[in-house]
Amino acid sequence: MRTVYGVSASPFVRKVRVVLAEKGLDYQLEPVIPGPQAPPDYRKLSPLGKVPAFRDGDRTLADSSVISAYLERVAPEPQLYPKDPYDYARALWFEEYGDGGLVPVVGPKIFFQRVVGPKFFGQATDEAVVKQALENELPPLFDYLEGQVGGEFLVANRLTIGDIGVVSPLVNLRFAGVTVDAKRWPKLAAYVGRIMSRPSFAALIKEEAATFGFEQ
Ligand SMILES: N[C@@H](CCC(=O)N[C@@H](CS)C(=O)NCC(=O)O)C(=O)O
Repeated sequence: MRTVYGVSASPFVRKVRVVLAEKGLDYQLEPVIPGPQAPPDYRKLSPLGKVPAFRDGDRTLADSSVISAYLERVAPEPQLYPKDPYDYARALWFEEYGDGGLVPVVGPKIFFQRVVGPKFFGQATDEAVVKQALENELPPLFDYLEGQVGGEFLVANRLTIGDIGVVSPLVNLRFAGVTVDAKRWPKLAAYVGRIMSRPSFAALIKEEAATFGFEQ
């Protein structure tokens, strides 16, 4: 049995779970909160101590990008990494745009501030941090994506790891009560709505909202 280790509200854990769902692969989720609450031997699975980690029989892996690339080789259909070299690189670029561009703003500055801190750690929201992120940091990230959305998907007219990487952190944004403003970013808003409506994303959004009591 395959196992994903991590908290389901993590955009990186969600990325791997969407890949597994799109490929129709069975797995179990083993809840692990990174940091001091992780099991003592967790670094054997994830040497940097982060989630997700992954087990496939006696093989273990860490890092959502590594795990997703592994799953593509294990189950090549449906193909989430284009064969064409440039499309392949563009899909990886959008995955990185989500991981390295959207997550650092959406995760700690909006989702943590508005949801995780108050709900799980009794910490008040720092409204100045949220305001700065919403007004100054997120808009240029969305401006770029608005210019990149052409059709149904970002690359190669099919779902790729790029779409999954970009939309996963936007689920955290949605749980924080923020959606893409369709007046300002019409193409991006429609695109995000389409991707989140896919059964793979929709099932996780429903499950996570029920598990953690998040507003959908
Ligand atoms: N590059 C990693 C990033 C994973 C990551 O940063 N996960 C966060 C949770 S969303 C984490 O484990 N943070 C705890 C820590 O950095 O110690 C991946 O793609 O899996």
